[in-house]
Amino acid sequence: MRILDSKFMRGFIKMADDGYHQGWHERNGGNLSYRLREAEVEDIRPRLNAAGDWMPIGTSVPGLAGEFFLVTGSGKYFRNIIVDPEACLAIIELDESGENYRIRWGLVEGGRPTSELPTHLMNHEVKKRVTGGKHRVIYHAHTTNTIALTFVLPLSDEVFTRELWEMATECPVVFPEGVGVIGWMVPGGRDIAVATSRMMETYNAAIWAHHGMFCSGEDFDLTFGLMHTIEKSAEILIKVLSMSPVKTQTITPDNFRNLAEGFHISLPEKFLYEKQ
Ligand code: 2HA
Ligand code: ZN
Repeated sequence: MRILDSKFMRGFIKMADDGYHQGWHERNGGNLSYRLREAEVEDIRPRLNAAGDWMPIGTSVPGLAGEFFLVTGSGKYFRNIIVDPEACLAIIELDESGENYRIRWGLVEGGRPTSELPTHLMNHEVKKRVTGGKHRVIYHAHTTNTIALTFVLPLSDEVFTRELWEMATECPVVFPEGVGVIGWMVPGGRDIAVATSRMMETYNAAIWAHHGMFCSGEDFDLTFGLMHTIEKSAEILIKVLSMSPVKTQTITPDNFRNLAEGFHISLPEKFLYEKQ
């Protein structure tokens, strides 16, 4: 099977382009990764490049030993992915220790996998474990409205989750587990990867203050849809706060409890606090 024709590749490229058109990927901002199924690896194996040198990941992900990932390239622009995926993307293989990777396809003009590879892979490792292998997509975007809120709201999981839930009835249905928030950190390294992957133990979305958001999901639609839903909710909140610092009415904690019952979801009580 031609690698560029495979379904996972087409889904990946469409998602990246959708994100660009949302305005979430200025310059080389953002990154995306997908953990291939074994059958997908077998389908493309004859067309992979000869194995090159092993390179250090910068962290250790033994839970992902031997797995293959499709990832965006460091410094590559999302707006170019659709026109030249072989220059912008890479398929990488991890070694048996989960400490090194090698490039097996793509980056034909040179380059390295995304600078956020440690966070992507540590998130994948956690999600593979806690979802029994279901989650395969990790997405990082520079979501304008969510970033803006990190200058105004307290950086707490409880406050962000509650305020985002209140902005659209669908929100607690789409992310009933809530969202995590991480104070400003240096991007691109192991420390932020450890902090983010800790959030991924419970949440499917982690907000990086003054930077952007990471989302995890089973497939491209669900992962993009989660990012899109949270970012739209943040946009509504900004419109509300721009009109008035106080809400005249809103969705109340008891409304949320009724919603949880009606939709058969569980909404943690820590998000349903009484406001002063
Ligand atoms: O430039 O978004 O976080 C890629 C990034 C780094
Ligand atoms: Zn970023």
